[in-house]
Amino acid sequence: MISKKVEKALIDQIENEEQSSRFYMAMASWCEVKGYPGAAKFLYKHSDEERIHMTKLIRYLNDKGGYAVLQKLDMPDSKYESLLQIFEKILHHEVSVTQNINKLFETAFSSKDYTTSQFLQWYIEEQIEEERMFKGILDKFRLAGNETGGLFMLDKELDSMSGAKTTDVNPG
Ligand code: OFO
Repeated sequence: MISKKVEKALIDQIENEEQSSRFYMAMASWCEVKGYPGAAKFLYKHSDEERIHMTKLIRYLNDKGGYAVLQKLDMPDSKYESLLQIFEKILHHEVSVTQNINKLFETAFSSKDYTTSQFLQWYIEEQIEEERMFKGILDKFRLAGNETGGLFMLDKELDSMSGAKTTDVNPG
């Protein structure tokens, strides 16, 4: 049976993942209306992935005898200066999610909940991968500069990256 402390920490992370999904959905919508179809497709897909991260946590917690109760969400931004600003915000966001995951791991481990600690390894690796991917995209932005041709190529590349990754929903 999962402790109340670990249950609460998992519920907080479920909220973070759901919030992330909404954050990417809002950005995808902006990209779609601003003429960046590749970035929109990439961000819609990423929003779906965050939802999968959330569902995986919900199913794990319920499977271990807890109860995953959903929380109220914040309203995401609807105005962005540029595509570059969006990806800067994303990297910043993912760095803070990594900190949340590390704190969650620390809570589980210090509570001697080794099963949850083991389950969270997947999230730790996922965050390493996400930070690496978004850093790589930002490097490409720097190379592309602010020229229309560079942004067009980058948008096309984001389109081709949209099919690159899938994750499953199994609780662990
Ligand atoms: Fe859930 O990985 Fe990004 O936030």
